[in-house]
Amino acid sequence: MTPTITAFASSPDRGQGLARDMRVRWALEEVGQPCKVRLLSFHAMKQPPHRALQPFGQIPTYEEGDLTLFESGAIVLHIAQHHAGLLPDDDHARARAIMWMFAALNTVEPPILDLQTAKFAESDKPWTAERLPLIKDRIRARLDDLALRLGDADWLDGAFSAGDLMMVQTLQRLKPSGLLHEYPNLAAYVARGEARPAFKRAFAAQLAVFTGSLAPD
Ligand code: GTB
Repeated sequence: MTPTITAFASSPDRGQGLARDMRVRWALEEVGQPCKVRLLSFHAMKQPPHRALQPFGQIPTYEEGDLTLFESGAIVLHIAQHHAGLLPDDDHARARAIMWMFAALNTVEPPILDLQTAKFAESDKPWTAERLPLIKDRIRARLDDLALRLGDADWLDGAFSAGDLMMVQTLQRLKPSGLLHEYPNLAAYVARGEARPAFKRAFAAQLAVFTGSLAPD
């Protein structure tokens, strides 16, 4: 059954792949699963029909038969568990790949989101100028450790996995800040992710929403 995902009809990043439907699209491309995409305006995202699928009025969602999921991490995990290609067969390696997904979402992403909130939602607040260096240092503390662990390996734990997909997507959000490029091995890691054919197809599909003529629901 072809799943349906939701995405912004008009993404604030103008198709730069920063919205969270991108990680779901990428996971689906990695496993060779086509999907339908329902585009939503900001207004539609906050209305009861969408909130019945996503209680917080956000994208992405994932519908497949009578299963509805929200939370991009849960969606990518579901895809990875039901198709070959994103999780290793070995039980322990599989658990570690899932661990890296959680590390991306729970340990690395929070200070990166703080930076985005400070820059875009709180830039007019008097405390922001003082707060920004503190947030950047918290991000650097995570990147120091991640860079050390990755070393000169291609991926975090053997072959590319859903853990790498989630970590690459998380680190991509740092690009505009310049912080990623303080860590050449992490910048190269992100570039390796972006060079994957599945990533390129997913990126092109979400960019087409911005440049194309698809209408919102
Ligand atoms: N934890 C949830 C998940 O992982 O699925 C978070 C979902 C989420 O934050 N969705 C955002 C959303 O719907 C879109 S991706 N926001 C609308 C709202 O909350 O009202 C976050 C995002 C949005 C825009 C950019 N951008 O333009 O650069 C980047 C990331």
